Amino acid sequence: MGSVNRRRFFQRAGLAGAAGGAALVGGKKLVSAESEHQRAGKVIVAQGARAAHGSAHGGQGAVGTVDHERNGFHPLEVLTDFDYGEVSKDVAGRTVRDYEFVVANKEIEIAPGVFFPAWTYNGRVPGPSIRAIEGDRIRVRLVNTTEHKHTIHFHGIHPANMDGIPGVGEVGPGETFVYDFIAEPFGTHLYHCHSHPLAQHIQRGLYGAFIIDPKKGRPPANEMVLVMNAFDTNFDGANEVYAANTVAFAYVNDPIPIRKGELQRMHVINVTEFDPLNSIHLHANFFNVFRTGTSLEPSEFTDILSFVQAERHMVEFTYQEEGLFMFHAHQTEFVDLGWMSFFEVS
Ligand SMILES: [Cu+2]
Repeated sequence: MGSVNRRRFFQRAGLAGAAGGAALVGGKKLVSAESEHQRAGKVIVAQGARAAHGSAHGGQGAVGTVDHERNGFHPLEVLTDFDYGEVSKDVAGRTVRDYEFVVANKEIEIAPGVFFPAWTYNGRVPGPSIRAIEGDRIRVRLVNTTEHKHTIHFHGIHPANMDGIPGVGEVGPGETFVYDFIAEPFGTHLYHCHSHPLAQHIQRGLYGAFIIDPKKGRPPANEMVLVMNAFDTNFDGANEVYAANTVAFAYVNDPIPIRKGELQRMHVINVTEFDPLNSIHLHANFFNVFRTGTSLEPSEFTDILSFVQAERHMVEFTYQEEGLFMFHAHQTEFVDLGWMSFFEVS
């Protein structure tokens, strides 16, 4: 699907400033955002009706709002809700973190009126942000409630039998498996399903952050997880919707609140299928880059960073002025199709 067709899709779907219309998602015809909201008896927030908002953000974003409650997760919460697991000690005195990940099919709203038949870990996209300290023992019990085989493949160092690939820790419908390994090395990592066909299992939503902190810690900061993802809503092998943490333009409607002068630490992870590159660019600021989060000292000071699929980096920055500051992919098409965000510094 070329960019022209993607534009048409978005016009039909009521995004990018166009009026609501019908969209084909997952092979079924969906009603427009407008009629959906009318049916639900809700007030339609049209572009013109939120003129102040629109002008503040240069008119970027989508017409209408996403029902985050229905999705069961909010992008603002996804940013900061690290999951430390159920913590105990094993006989050797090592910290053990137990998790249960249930794979379930779930329709999620990825842009106003645009629904996507996602495959989820614990009902959210991205899945829970696992967080541990290097040397901790991680035990993740995978429960598969779907009709397809799935795995969890962790990026990190672990034995072959814990790799989560077809034939090794892959679970069929109704089955379970426990991944059990030591968290190493410290850094910004990810996990994702590794069943075949791989692109399908990833782009459906089976991925998440896996953050391992260094034993000696890092300076205090406001920490956030930002998963750059995209959705092929008509299953033609190209993306129609782009986002940071799943919902297109989520942080345009709800800018990320941060404090002036406070160190911000963002774990940025690219899981975008079908496009070879994604990127992040901060406005009116520069950031320190800790590649893959595996060092304590930054290696670069820049305002743009590119990522191939599964590439992830930790970035640190501080805003010294109050106001709204844009950040987004620097692929213009991705911006127009949802990967646009704001910080609100106060
Ligand atoms: Cu899968």
